[in-house]
Amino acid sequence: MKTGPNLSTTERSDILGSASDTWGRTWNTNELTSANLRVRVVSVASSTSRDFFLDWLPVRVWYSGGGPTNTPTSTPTLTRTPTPTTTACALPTPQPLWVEPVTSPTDQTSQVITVRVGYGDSVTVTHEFGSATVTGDFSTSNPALVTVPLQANATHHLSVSAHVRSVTIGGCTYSDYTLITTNDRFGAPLTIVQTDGTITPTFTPTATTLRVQYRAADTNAGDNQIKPHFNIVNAGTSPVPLSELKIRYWFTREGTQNQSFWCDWAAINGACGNVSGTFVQVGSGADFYLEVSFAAAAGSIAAGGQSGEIQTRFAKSDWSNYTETGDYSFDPTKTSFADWTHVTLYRKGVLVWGIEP
Ligand SMILES: [Ca+2]
Ligand SMILES: [Ca+2]
Repeated sequence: MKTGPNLSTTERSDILGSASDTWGRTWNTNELTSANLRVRVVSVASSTSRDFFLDWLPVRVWYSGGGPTNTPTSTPTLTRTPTPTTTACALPTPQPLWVEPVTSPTDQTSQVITVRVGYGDSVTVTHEFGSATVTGDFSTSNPALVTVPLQANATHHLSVSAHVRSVTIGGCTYSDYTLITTNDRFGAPLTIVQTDGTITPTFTPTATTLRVQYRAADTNAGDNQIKPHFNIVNAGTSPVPLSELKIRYWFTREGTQNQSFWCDWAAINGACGNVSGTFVQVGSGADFYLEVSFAAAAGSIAAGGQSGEIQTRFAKSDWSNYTETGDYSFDPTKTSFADWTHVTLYRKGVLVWGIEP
């Protein structure tokens, strides 16, 4: 093997060997035939990113005595065939995906998520209650700003996915992959706790097939009684025992008097004899709720059926007036039964309908 002088950007010719040079070995005639004689050219450049061009490579063989009957000839190849020193594209380096830390807890109804992604063209932020997507030409210095709406009084676990667009580097194309993270760029989980009950939440029943309908039997918001009527609808495919259900009606009491509950009429087994009401004092949004529950003898709501009317009423022991305007569950526009998410329903203690204040 011989190593020629270093190549440069100038075209030139080099001669390796000579008439007296045996290349360090002893030859026999069989090795000098057209079929067997081979020349190998190898790039030993220290750079793997350069191309070198070999125009032609004639081989001259000097010999003496009774050589082979065929005469080795040199056949120069005059096509410019580049000898690439690099033939395969390197593995792509994954682009960075950095999400700035989120604010939590927050009382905001939405939050802007700042996402930095190399060569990004689409960023989506998903949480339990929905998702938001932005498209554009994003980089680590030009972040995607994704505004995600937040659910009231809920914990949101964010997942951020970013799509990397087609990129050509050094003649190689890298493209079309998606990066996903659930952590910010410091490794903390992307979790937002929304803690403000004063915003108007939206309610999407998901796992429940039960719902409560409400009617304001008394629309006088300033008198001494509150008269909510209820109807529980079972849209499911199996009966639901009434004893597993509790209804909460949320209000403020005005004053400190004890309160009394009456059931005036109920369409269930045993009628009002199987209906109870208790008052529970609470902290925020409303300072009380009336909880309506049912005895085991009340039976079940059939699949696809409803409880029928449950007419309730309550008052303070001194018969002083309430102020119902602003009470969370009070809606004087509902004088006929209608679904009402401000009255909540629980099955075995688990909220299955409505939104607590
Ligand atoms: Ca009233
Ligand atoms: Ca009130």
